[in-house]
Amino acid sequence: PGPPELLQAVDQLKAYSLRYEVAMKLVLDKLDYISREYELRYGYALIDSKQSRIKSPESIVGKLKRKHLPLTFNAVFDKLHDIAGVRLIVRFLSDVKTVEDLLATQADIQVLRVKDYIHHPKPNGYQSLHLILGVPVYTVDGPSIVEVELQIRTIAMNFWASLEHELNYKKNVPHQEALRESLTKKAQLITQLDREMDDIKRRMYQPEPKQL
Ligand code: 0O2
Repeated sequence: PGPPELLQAVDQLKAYSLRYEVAMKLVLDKLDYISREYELRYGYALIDSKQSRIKSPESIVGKLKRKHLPLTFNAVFDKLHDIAGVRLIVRFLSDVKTVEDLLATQADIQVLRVKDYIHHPKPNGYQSLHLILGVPVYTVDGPSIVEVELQIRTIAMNFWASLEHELNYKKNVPHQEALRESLTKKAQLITQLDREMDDIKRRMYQPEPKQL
């Protein structure tokens, strides 16, 4: 046992983690349903893979410091929107919009914020669609809206982003700055590839759902 304020803070942290976990599961379940129903109706795999995580305490502290925010609970819950994060990988560019539209029809989930780094890539070339979702969690005190960040991107965008992430975190990489510049240039190839693959997809699949 420690000082009462510390114990209260630990309990508060556990309660909040639980809410994020439940909200993230709800989003994952919805995506699973969307993916399976889509495949049944269209004979087409909309989702290639998904990953999810609750941000680690180290990563939360790192982000607060990076953003020059105070190391307080309020800063975490009010200013960080990706404590619970889901990353959804699709095969084709147009599938990103399809998932976004299907999610928008889910009455119990709100799209609180959209950051479209596909139509507006970051200067380093990063592309992805980020949605901050508001998910209802029914706590003992009543309903609470919990934020979950959903990143939707193609396999090609994910390939680029994972390498760029590794490059930034890896220490002692020779010519790191030159490699960064080279990756920024390669982002244009990703855009080109995604467009051309989408064109092939359009010719291969007729978007007529099966009547069930
Ligand atoms: P990690 O380790 O992936 O968790 P804001 O909400 O606008 O105040 P935030 O949350 O920084 O600020 O917004 P943004 O731009 O939506 O970024 C959130 C996450 O997107 C990042 O989380 C990364 O996962 C991913 N991301 C954003 N920009 C890049 C980029 O340039 N390259 C790569 N590879 N990923 C990026 P974290 O917490 O930074 O990191």
